[in-house]
Amino acid sequence: MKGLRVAVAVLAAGLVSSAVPLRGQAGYQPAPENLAARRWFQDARFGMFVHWGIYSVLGDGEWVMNNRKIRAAEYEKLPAFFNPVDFDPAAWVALVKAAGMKYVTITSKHHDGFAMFDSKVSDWDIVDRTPYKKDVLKMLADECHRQGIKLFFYHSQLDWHHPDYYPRGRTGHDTGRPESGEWYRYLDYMDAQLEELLTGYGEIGGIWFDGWWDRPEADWRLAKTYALIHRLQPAALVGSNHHRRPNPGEDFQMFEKDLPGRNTAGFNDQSEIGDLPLETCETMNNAWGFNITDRSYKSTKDLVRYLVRAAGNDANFLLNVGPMPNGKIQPEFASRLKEMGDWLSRYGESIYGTRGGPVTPRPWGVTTQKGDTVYLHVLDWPDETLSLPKLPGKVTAARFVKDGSRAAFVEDEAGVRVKIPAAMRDDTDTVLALTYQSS
Ligand code: H79
Repeated sequence: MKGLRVAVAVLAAGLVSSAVPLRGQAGYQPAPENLAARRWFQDARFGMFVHWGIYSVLGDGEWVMNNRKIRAAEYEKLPAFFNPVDFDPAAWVALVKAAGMKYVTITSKHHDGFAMFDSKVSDWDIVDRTPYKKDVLKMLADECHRQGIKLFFYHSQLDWHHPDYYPRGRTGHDTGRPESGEWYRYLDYMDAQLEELLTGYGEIGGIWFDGWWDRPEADWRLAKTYALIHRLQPAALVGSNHHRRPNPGEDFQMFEKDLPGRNTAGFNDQSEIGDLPLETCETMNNAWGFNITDRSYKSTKDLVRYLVRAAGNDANFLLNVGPMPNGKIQPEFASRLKEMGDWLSRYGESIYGTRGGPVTPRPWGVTTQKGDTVYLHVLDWPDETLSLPKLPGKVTAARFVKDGSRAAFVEDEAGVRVKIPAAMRDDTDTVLALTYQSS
């Protein structure tokens, strides 16, 4: 009896929601078009992350409301200053293409709760509150569809503005909201906005959730939300940045600021690699949303190498830009993106359409694979001769992707040794293509 009461108390405390089967859409079977979309996603390998919101006006990142303890009533002054008259969706998508990216994931709503689209279930949105009055997501969606780029929406489950986001979690305590609210009414609101996004913007690549971690103990009703998305657009991929093994109903798994399985940034201590398509996201400096003083830009070389390491770990790379409040993407980002595109125009065959290669990531670099070609990405120098374990078949040819010239190799029972003359070494990435004959 006592045991039963304890069990009931545990249930009431909501602890049971951490049991995996109750999280997510139990029994989910992805539709055939969803499985095809997953393959498309893996083939794409490189996308643009866009953090854009009214916070860009303050030039201090997307967490400014929480970090500076801005109350909701004060934050409500911001939309009046957000007037991105220089926003040119055709220029954005042209930059995406010049960078060699295949998709865009943009914030439909970040933690500040502000909808960057024309929501009918709230007036806390760009059309109702800003002098710009236009639905930038619709403008971008139309342009993406015109230019053959897939569009995903980042949607924050955490909300620092909505009064029904209550009980509150780990963040958003200094907003001056009343200490009351109806949690399930908030979830209804979130579902209603998701329905708007999945019905009013054409074909959507997927929904990239974030903020679950603010209330890990809460009933997020994920089964209902995920089923809604899969019903409205069966090909749309659902992913959530919850830093855990994927839940049923999710279609891809993301890693924040780390390669799959790593935890250098501290967000992924509970991330376990599942068996879904993988994606890793990273910033160009240290900020997601526009930060006017953040000068810590990564070099193009480092960004290319991150893309390569992601591909070698069988993951996509979602590289972020935080556009400015005038609607432009700052030149420091644009120039790096174009240089990455230049690199990809030569080496794209070793990235697009590949999967993580047969040789797991090594101190010297990574491998990718497409059909019976294995690409060696030599990032850090071992020696003049690179030794590999045996590949899945007998190697018939080896060439340097840079100029197509032949590379000398020997193969025996121990594996393959490839000779890489100093003159062929590339500081960024020395790429070799090895073709084998399947046995
Ligand atoms: O959208 C970008 C960021 O705004 C968002 N995710 C990327 C893609 C992000 N939110 N939070 N973080 C990144 C850092 C998270 C910090 C956390 Fe914590 C550590 C969340 C939980 C533990 C600090 C302590 C914040 C809440 C509690």
